[in-house]
Amino acid sequence: MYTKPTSLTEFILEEERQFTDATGGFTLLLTQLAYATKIISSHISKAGLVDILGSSGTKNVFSDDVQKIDIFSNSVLVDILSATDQVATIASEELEEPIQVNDNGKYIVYMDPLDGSSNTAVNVSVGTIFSIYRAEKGLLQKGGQQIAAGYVIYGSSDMFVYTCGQGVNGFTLDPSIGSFLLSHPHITIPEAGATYSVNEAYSPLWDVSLQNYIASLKTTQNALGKAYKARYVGSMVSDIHRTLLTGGIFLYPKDQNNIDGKLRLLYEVNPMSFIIEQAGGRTLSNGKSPLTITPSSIHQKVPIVLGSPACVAEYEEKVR
Ligand code: P6P
Repeated sequence: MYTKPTSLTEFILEEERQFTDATGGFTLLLTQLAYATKIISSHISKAGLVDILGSSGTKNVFSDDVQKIDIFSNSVLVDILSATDQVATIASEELEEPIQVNDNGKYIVYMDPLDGSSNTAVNVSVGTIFSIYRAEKGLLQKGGQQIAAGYVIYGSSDMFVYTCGQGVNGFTLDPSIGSFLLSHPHITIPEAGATYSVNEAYSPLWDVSLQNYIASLKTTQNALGKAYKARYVGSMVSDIHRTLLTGGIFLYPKDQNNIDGKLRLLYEVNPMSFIIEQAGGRTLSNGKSPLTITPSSIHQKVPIVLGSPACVAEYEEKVR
């Protein structure tokens, strides 16, 4: 007996029906965003064969070397999202200033078009991150004001994972029909996990209490009596997707040279934190949820710790 899978579009339509004032515009926005990520996916999957690898020869606002695939991904998303007529403003890691798209647009979209893009050249999974706000409240809203957030991970399979504040659901791309199909309904992060994820190369620059906390994970067991393992892909979407599904803790902390850390509040930390908190996990940035921070600028950086409740609680006890 064939059981018809639920497509992302069907799922979004069903969610939107719960909002009496819904006009279908939000469904159009999300489904077109998913369409843009399919185009990005199709190019990543043959990156070695098309001219989208390597440096573009330009630098972004952080003086990071911009990859050709960053520019491609940003352009695809800007073009397709603009054409929906639903978006007032687009702010992107790849754009120094936000783009004013449509004066009548209802939504603001923050995005990291291809987070971890340099990993594409060595076949390591990367991702697109998005965060959506209502336009009438302006650009610098707290993360708690997000109406939706999510990511697409381009990995061994491509998955679209998102929340509208009613839990987290995951959809796997079926390349044979070109649709994202519901594969991970009601994702809930494990209460405890046995994986810690941080770039330990920077440990000499950390506060001593953080050094001692990470060192302790190598000699103690987690709340379930399991020894910890270290996993660090160096691609935020990959490291957080693994943490979401299997539990554990992810950290990009501040250090002596980067007192705000590296990850950007509005298009990396807030959307991923919304996902983690909606899945029952915890998030901390300087001792509180990043979703409570009033942003000061669109490219603002913040330190972040997130993951399973038991793991984040242990971090809170040991790191001051
Ligand atoms: P580091 C990728 O460049 C990125 O923005 C995130 O995806 C990732 O978590 C982080 O930077 C890795 O940074 O300093 O560990 O190489």
